Amino acid sequence: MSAKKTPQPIRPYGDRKDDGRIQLSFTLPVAVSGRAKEAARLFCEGLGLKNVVVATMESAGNEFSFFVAYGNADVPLDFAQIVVPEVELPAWGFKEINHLIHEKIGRKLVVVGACTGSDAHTVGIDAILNMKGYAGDKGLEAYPWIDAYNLGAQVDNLALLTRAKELSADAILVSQIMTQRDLHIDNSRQLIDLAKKSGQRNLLFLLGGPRIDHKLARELGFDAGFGPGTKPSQVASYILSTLLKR
Ligand code: B12
Repeated sequence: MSAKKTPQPIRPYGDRKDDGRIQLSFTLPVAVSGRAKEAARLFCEGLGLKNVVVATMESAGNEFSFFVAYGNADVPLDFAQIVVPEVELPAWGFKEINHLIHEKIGRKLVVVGACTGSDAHTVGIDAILNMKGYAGDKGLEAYPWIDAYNLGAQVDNLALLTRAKELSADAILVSQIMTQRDLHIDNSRQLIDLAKKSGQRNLLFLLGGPRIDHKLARELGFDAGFGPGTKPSQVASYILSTLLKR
């Protein structure tokens, strides 16, 4: 039986600790006016906020107004009860990773990455794969014991799986930056469905991007998810440690 956790109640911090005061911003499809401001206030009250102050109202193009408002939210949270899956990975560096692949696996690891679907934002996947890397952390192309293939932008899911098969890849790295109309969700799910059909779901599937976290990636059928600030060595550590556990 798991031990009962000591409750840790928290509330938003505005002016004073636990005052529950929050700030929010939004746009309404009406021109700036006294009525628009009142609409914004009523909207916040409708959300359950008390003591609402609409601090900013600015024109955001024809017939649109942008608002910043403050209010008190009476939503208690017990932080002790919040459980979120997080990627488990060792804090290995470049040298250690290469050494371990050499010693324990005895061949180069093969990873194939792409920015998939209609998404053309390649900077994230480049940061992980390209020689230069990210934030002073070398990219996977720089690892002598990793063969990294960067397929670039707008890669079709089927083309990615086909290339991974040709290269006998250990891991597939997918970058999804665009989230409009949940594009990233549909596209990522489709990749996993296709991988199941083509018998490739035994490969490691990693999903990354600014709106991706481990929980979402797991829900979409991936092995792990990586968000903003991810460093290439973390990705290499995850891939290697997971393969070693298998
Ligand atoms: C640069 C940029 C562009 C460039 C892209 C150039 C290129 N070659 O990549 C250009 C000008 C082409 C562009 C176009 C568009 N863009 Co743009 N773009 C951006 C911008 C300014 C920066 C993105 C970026 O490079 N971030 C830096 C990288 C390093 O960060 P990252 O991607 O988060 O990557 C890190 C992690 O997430 C993680 N990671 C990422 N991928 C992966 C994958 C794996 C496997 C792993 C492990 C980790 C990982 O590791 C990385 C390093 O830590 C953002 C706004 C912003 N400030 O974020 C908008 C933004 C992403 N773009 C946006 C939009 C709307 C568009 C366009 C639709 C605009 C238009 N109307 O044409 C088009 C769409 C083009 C398309 N088909 O995809 C929106 C997206 C909104 C949304 N909710 O989807 C943003 C957020 C701007 C905004 N606020 O509206 N864009």
